[in-house]
Amino acid sequence: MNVEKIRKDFPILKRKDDGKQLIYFDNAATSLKPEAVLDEVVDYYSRYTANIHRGVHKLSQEASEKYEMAHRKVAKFINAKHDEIIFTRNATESFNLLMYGLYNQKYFSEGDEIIISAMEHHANIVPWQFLEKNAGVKLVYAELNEDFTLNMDDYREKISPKTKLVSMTHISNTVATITPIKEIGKIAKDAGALFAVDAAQSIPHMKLDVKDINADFLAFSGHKMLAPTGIGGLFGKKELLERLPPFMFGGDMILSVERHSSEWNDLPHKFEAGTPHIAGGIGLGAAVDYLSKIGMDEIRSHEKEILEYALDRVNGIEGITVYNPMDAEKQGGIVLFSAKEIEAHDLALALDESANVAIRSGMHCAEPLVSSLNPKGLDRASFYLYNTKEEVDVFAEQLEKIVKTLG
Ligand code: C6P
Repeated sequence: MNVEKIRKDFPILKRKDDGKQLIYFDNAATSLKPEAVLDEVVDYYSRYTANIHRGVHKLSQEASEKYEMAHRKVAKFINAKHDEIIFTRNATESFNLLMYGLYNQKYFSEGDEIIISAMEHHANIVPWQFLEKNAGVKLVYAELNEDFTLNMDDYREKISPKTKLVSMTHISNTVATITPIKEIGKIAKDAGALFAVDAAQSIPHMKLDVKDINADFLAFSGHKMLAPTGIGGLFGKKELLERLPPFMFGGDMILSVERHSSEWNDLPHKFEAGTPHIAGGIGLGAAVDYLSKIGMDEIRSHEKEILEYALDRVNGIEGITVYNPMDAEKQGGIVLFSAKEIEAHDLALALDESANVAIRSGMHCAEPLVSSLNPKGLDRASFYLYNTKEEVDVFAEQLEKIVKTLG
C-alpha cells in the first residue's frame, strides 16, 4: 500500500495551521474524504441534480440509477444482496429503525432480555433502554475482562431462553476491542435470539462478510468510511426485513395509497421514506469503490503497523495510562489514554494548539464504560489508511512534552 500516494487523494491533508501540518487522529469520530468521493458529490449537484424514483426525465433516471448502484456497491462490499441494504442517515438511525421495527412488530414480550456488551456506544444502548421502559424488556450487559476484551464466559452465562436479541459491537470505539463476532453470533442463534452487529468501527477498517458472521442485522455509518456525513446503512436478512414494519412513513416507501390504507413498497424502499440524501448515497458508493481498490486487507495491515508503533510510543511515556487490549490482533486502530493530573479536554486542546494534532477527548458517546475508567473522561487517538509513523512520532513527542509541563 502506497501511503504517500494515498495521502495525495485527501485534499485536507495539505492543511497547515501556523505552519504546522495537520495530523488527523480523530478517525473513529469521522474520516477524511478523498477527492474521488468529493468529485462524485459535486458531479451530482453540478451535472444531474434531480429527485430519484420520481421523474421520467434523463436527470432523474441518471440520479436514480446512481443511487441504486450505490446500494449494490455497498451490498457487494459486505457480501449482502442489494435489497438487504437500507440507506439511513447513520448507524444511530439504523439502530432506531431496528428498535422501532421490532417494537411495532411486537417481537418482544414482558420479561424478554436483550444482551449487549459493557463497551457499547450510546447508539447501541439508548434505543434498547426505550424498550426497557415501554416493552418491559431487560437490558443485560456482558462484562469485559481486565484486558478490555469481552468476557465470553460472562456472555455465555447470561444468554438464556429469555434472550430475544444480542446486539454487539464488532469493534469498540473506545477500548477498540475486536469482539469474536462470529462466535457471539453462533451462541446467539443457538439460543434462538436475533443477532445484530454494530459495525460502525469495523466496516471502514477490515473485510466484513455478513454471511460469514451470520448477522441478522448490521449497522454502520458512511462518514467513518470516507463517505459524506448524513448517510449510513442497515443490513438486514431479506426475510427478516420483509417481516419488519417500517418506522418512517410517507413518499417512496409505498406502492399504493388509498384514503385510509397503504401498501408498502419493496425492499429497501419500504424503509427509505421521503427524499433521501442522494448525493451522500452516491458518495458512499464512491467511497466503497475507493476502499475496495486499495483492498481492505491492505488497510487493516497498515493500521496494525501504525497501531503497534503508537501503542509502544504512547505506553512508554511516563504518566500516561493506556486503556486497550495492547495487542494489534485483538484491537482496532485506537489508543485510548489518560495523563495523570491533566484533564482529557485540556490535553486534547494542548495537542491541537501546540502541534496541530486532532484527537478526541471526553466520554466518546460510551459513557457507561468511559466514566467507569475515568469519571473525567479520556483521550483517544484513532488511525486510518492515510496515517503514518512520522505523524505518530510528532504526536508522541508532543504528548511527552505536554505531560512534563502540565502534569
Ligand atoms: N462514534 C466516535 O467518536 P453515528 O454517530 O450514528 O454516525 O455513529 C454512531 C456510532 C455507533 N457505534 C459505534 C461503535 C460508534 O463508534 C459510533 C460513532 C463516534 O466514537 C462518534 S460519537
